[in-house]
Amino acid sequence: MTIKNRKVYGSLSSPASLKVLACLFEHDIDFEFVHVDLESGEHKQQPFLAMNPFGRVPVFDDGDITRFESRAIIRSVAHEYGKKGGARLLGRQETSYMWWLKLKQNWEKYVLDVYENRLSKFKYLASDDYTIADLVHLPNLEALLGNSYTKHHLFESRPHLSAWCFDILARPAWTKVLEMQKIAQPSSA
Ligand SMILES: N[C@@H](CCC(=O)N[C@@H](CS)C(=O)NCC(=O)O)C(=O)O
Repeated sequence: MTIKNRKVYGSLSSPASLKVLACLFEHDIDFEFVHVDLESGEHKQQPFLAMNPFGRVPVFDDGDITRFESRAIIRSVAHEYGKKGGARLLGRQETSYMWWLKLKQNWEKYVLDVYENRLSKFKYLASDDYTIADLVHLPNLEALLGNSYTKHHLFESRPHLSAWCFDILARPAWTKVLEMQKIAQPSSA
């Protein structure tokens, strides 16, 4: 049996990197995290540019193939590893979750009302199962709920949205990501 040497090249301050880490933890995939120093511009130099010519984190080296773009990584991991008995984070409603993946980039109030309405009918965004459509929201939600103004004004008046946030932010995979951040920056914990 070949043991793959998987690596995530990223930064623990990068939301895109955090999503990929959450996805790997959801699928119980072993990997090594390689910190890329964005402040010094490590991502704009070789050898990083050989992995992602656009000079952005994260990059996922799956042992035999290197991928960049967090959503592409997350989809491919869910496709490949979800079938092997791990978490099935793709769900069956692929067209639906793609839409939610796009929408999550816009947090205007009317969008939150769309979420509230959706989550009053389904437990999660794409269906009644947790999928990558939910997972990609984690870093943004963590930041928004860490801010008392947005927490109060955007979330508390929307009970289904709040319950969904509480649920997905409590997932063990996300807790592992937050633990990685705490270990890297113990003073901010
Ligand atoms: N669409 C890309 C965005 C990646 C991205 O913007 N990464 C940021 C960190 S979250 C980055 O590398 N910023 C450094 C830069 O652009 O110089 C993805 O989702 O992977």
